[in-house]
Amino acid sequence: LPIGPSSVGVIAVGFSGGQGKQGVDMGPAAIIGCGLLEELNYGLGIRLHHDHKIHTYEDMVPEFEADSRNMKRPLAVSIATQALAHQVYEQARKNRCVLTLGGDHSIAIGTVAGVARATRERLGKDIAVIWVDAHADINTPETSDSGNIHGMPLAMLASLAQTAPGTPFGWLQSKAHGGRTPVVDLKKLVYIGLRDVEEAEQQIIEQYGIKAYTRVDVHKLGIERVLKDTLEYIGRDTPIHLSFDIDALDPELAPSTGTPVPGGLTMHEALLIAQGVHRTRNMVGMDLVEINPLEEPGEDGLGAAQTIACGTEIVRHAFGAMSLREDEYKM
Ligand code: B3U
Ligand code: MN
Ligand code: MN
Repeated sequence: LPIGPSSVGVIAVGFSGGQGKQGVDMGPAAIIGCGLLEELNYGLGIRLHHDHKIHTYEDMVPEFEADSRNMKRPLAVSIATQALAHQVYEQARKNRCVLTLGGDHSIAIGTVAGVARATRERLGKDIAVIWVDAHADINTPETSDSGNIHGMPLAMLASLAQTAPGTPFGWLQSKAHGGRTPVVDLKKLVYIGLRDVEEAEQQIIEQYGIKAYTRVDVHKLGIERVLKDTLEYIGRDTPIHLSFDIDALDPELAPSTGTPVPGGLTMHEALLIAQGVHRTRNMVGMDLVEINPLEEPGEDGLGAAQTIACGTEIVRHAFGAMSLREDEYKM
């Protein structure tokens, strides 16, 4: 029986305001509809705390909003992520690992902020973040070409972007949210799977010496080595937040996502990452984001079904499922 977190908070976030495509807000309903929570509950024996809602924050955010400071919908994303940070914090402070199902990756501004605050209060420790993604998501509003905030969450969390009180994302610094900035220490961030990084993002990665394993690094070093080095770099007894963007996977496996990039991770690699993080017993939070059931290359539903199946397997393994034998897992 897996020992892992026996008590897990689940938050379903149907939010798509961090990017322009419809459908990513349908991700959580799709993956829950396909039985993810039953897999965790009945399959793995995990006690789930769940309000059975899909949170859209529709009643809180403006329906229309002009671009501002080169960001699209900054108020909507700021309001939604602030509310989400509070929900995540309320779960995490009760000693639960918090699983958030997105939604686009901008929601990580809320999940990471909530988990980081609760973990600091509860254990007196800063979290490490493992960001599994084809993209670096560390554009500042100034460096972003698209203005989409799902390409900026790490810049917000690491205070690379200006987030003055009273402006969007100013809440990240407010006393009510623990008031410790930056929320994420870039020395405690590790990327795995990068393959579509903008020049300005690459400069940030180099300037701050961020640990980054690209798709090519995974190919050259092997996933076991990448994982071992990642966990060693993070250090023992360090609480870990795993933020998993489904577009880290190869689009042949997981085509239903807004910005697929060829040459992604295999399922074996993704499951080893998930299982490896689980085995640390230090996972305090996990996001699964960017599943968009409407992005269907075949238009027959098969691509979406396959993408959801991949996402489900990754979450199962992060919460203790072990499809890999001990001897297949040489660490
Ligand atoms: N780096 C680009 C593209 C992108 C980031 N995240 C996703 N796509 N999913 C940007 O818009 O910042
Ligand atoms: Mn992402
Ligand atoms: Mn991505």
